[in-house]
Amino acid sequence: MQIDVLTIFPDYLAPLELSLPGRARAKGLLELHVHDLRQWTTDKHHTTDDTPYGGGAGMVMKPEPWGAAFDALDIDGATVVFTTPSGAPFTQAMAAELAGHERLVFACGRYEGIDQRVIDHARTRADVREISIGDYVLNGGEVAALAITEAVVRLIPGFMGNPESLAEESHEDGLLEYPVFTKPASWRDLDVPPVLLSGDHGKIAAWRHEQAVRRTAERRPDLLHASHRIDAGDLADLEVRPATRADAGEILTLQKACWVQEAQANAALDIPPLREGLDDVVASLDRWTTHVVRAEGRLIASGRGRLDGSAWDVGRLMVAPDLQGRGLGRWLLSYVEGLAPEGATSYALFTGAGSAENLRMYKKAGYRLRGELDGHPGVVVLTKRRPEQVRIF
Ligand code: 6GU
Repeated sequence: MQIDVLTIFPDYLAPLELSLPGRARAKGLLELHVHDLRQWTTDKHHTTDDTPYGGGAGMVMKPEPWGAAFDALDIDGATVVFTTPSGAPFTQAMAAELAGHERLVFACGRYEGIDQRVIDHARTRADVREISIGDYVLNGGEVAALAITEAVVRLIPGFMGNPESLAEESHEDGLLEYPVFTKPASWRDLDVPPVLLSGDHGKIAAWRHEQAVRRTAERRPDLLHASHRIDAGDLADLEVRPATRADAGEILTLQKACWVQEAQANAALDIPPLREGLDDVVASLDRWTTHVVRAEGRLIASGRGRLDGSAWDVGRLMVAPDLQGRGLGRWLLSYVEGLAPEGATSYALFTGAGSAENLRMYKKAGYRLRGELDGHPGVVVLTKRRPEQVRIF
């Protein structure tokens, strides 16, 4: 990659000679030149700015030096990046895209901006980007050119020693980075979370993902789908309503996702919720009272009930795997219990004998284990008496 930087403060870009770009240059992956825009002025004061047409405060960068610089640098076919607070916000995705370009030319604006014709002219010769590095104002685009260069150069293929660390880090997967620790395991009475010392890579990955989601929800909720921001504490934002055939596809998807966990917990893959297809889900809607829960449009949970004698059978309680552990399942259970008609005197449900999480939650909700479901080894039934209806009138 070749990078040229055009600026009236070339000394500002000295750090580019160091650090990452310095390493990339040493490896021969990057050729970098910083140019003083003033060398393309023609007056003895090397003037690069003038007062704005139409009046107003501040100065505007004159077009002529820019035009002469573009000619001298032969920008035709290059990607020209104008750094400006009114540009599009710079992102990691943009950095990755720019890393694939052969030639970048940074045009660092100062003062109140550059005469618009400079940008319009550049567009006739090059691929032009106007980029900002955030919602604040700097005196000029030099720091932005530095930041963008550093973010781009480290993504040039062959630059990083360990491409895996690129993929794992902050923003590449849309989440902030999880907290990291190194030796010693205990420092000033602060211990490294034990899971990281466990050697259980599955558990470690799950813990890190959960931490990343939690951090992102706290600090950058805008990066998450709105459904990640909910928990049982703010159920008011949830839309709960009877399921229709239009929901069947999403119910099926959620069901498959949820019962893979069950299959693993019970070492049994041949279970109905995994075997069923769309037709089965559609048909079930006529036989069960099924409700779905949506957060910001996304179907995140579902459950159903039906009367069997005097027992209200509760079934297919499911919460999207990425939203479990927030009390939604517990809340959903009491919601489905609440759908029971007057004649119901008890609740009944079943689950896999190995589904420890489910069993814990059901027991906490007042269910008692009644033994195996007839003809279904490994499946256990739980029941609970329906509390006396409190009549107010
Ligand atoms: Cl690219 N330039 C200036 N002057 N200020 C900024 C910026 C750029 N990005 C954020 N603030």
